[in-house]
Parts: sequence; C-alpha cells; structure tokens
Amino acid sequence: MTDSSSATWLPCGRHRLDISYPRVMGILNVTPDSFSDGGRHVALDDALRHAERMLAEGAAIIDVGGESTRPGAPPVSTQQELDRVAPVIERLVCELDALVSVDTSNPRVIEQAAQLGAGMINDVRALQRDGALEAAIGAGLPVCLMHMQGEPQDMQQAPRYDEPIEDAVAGFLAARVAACEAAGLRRERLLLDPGFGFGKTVEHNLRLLNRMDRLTALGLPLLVGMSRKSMIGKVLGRPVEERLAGGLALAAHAVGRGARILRVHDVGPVMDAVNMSWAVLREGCEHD
Ligand code: 9MG
Repeated sequence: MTDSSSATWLPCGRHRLDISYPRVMGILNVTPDSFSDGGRHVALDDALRHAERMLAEGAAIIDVGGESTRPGAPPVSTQQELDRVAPVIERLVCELDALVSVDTSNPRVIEQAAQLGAGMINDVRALQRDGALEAAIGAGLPVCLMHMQGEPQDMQQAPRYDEPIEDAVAGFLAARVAACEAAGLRRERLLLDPGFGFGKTVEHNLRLLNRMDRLTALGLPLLVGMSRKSMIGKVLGRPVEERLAGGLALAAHAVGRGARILRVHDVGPVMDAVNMSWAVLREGCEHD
C-alpha cells in the first residue's frame, strides 16, 4: 500500500501501527445493549470469531468496548465493564496477537486493559474523568481524544452550539491536547476525533465532515466513527441494518478529508472504499 520509507509509526505497546495511510478499526462491542449489534457478541467465543473475521478482512485494530455510548445508554459499574472487556482483551492479545484498543473512560479499565496487552485507548470523554489522564500516562499507550457535548444519556436532546461547530470541536480538542501535554502525556501519543453523533444534529455532523481541515490543522492524526450512525439514517431514511452504502460514502469522504483511522462495523466493504479513495488521492499527489 505504501513504501516503508514513508511510514509514520504510532507505537502501540507490542505493536507499531503505520498511519501514513488510512487504517480501519473494527468495532467489537461487548455490551448487551449496543445500538447496532447489541447482544450478538456478548459470548466470548463469538466475540473472538467476529474479531478474527474483521482482522482477516483487513482491520488493523480491534476496538473493544464494554459500555454502550449510544444515545440514552445508561452508565455501567467499573466491575461490570471490567468483567465484559478483560477476558476479551486477554484472548484477542494472546490468541490472535491483535492490536487492541480499549473503548473506555474509566481509569481502572484503562489500567487493567494496558496490563492485559491493549495497545491503544479510545476515550469518548477525552480523558476528562477523574484519574483517567494519570491512568493513560501510566499505560504509556496512544490515546484517541474525542469530542462529545453532554453525556450519552442526554447528548441528543436538542444539541446546540454558540459558534460554528468546527470551531467548537477544534477549540475543545486543542484544549484537551494542551491539558494532556501539561500533565506529561506526549503529543506524539495523541489522536483526535470530532465525535460524529455525540451531541450533534445531522447538520452539525455534515458540516463537521466538510470542515475537517480545521481539525487536521491541529497536526495530529484523525480518527472518525460514522459507521451505521443515525446521520446516515436521517439523510437516507434507512434503518440501522440498511446503512452500509451510506457508511461507505462517508468513509471515502472522510479519507479525502484527512482521516487516518476509521472506526467501523463492516470492515471488508469499508477497506475497499478506503483503499479506492486513497488510490485517487495518491494519484492526485503525483501531479502536485
Ligand atoms: C465508542 N465510540 C462510538 N462512536 C465513536 C466514535 O465516533 N469515535 C470514537 N473514537 N469512539 C466511538
């Protein structure tokens, strides 16, 4: 896909991830209530088989989450979250040698996941919970800082912003990067995510996607997640099980706007969309 001389490596524990070209992160929700695949991967063996398939289809990372962040989702206890994610992370690392990202905001889950061999932290609350920043520093892993307005329980109740959405998101992420650096978390370890669907209307999401240059200007790799989200449902009038084509269009668009990691459910088809979009971009670069 690229020649190794132009590689940009992100150190992720036992793994190194080349993000000089767009990579796909497969979603493995181990919650009984996740919005689009809830309940299907709760059983450990099922979860492992699903992850194995996503890796075979080209996923570079498996994102394991034990607390649903869908709109309206209730919080879970630390023990519940650990009981859900720890055995899955352990087996993904030991049996599949997978690069695992842990989708959590909980400092104890961050610590335990790192001990079990996870290689990345994906925090939709951008390390704002008490102790999360310290836990991430201790883990020594890259962290994805995401923008969210509100909390999952209420974030979609008439979200509004007093400034253009891209300024609000860029301002928040820049402040979180500064807070992380001030606490001792190295900038090279950070990724940024606009948080599509997290306290945003469909108009906010579409504008944010068009204005991703505001976020790439912050100089850190961008991760995006739009897979099967309601922005697709609202634009196309599709239920969650019919959002693949819309998601592929968004994935291709996000690559064109600078995204380097795409968090998705449908790894195989998204790989094709991403690779096609990247081929077009690279051809364009040759003529610059
Ligand atoms: C956990 N989760 C659900 N949606 C997400 C998104 O868009 N980005 C990230 N980083 N995590 C997400």
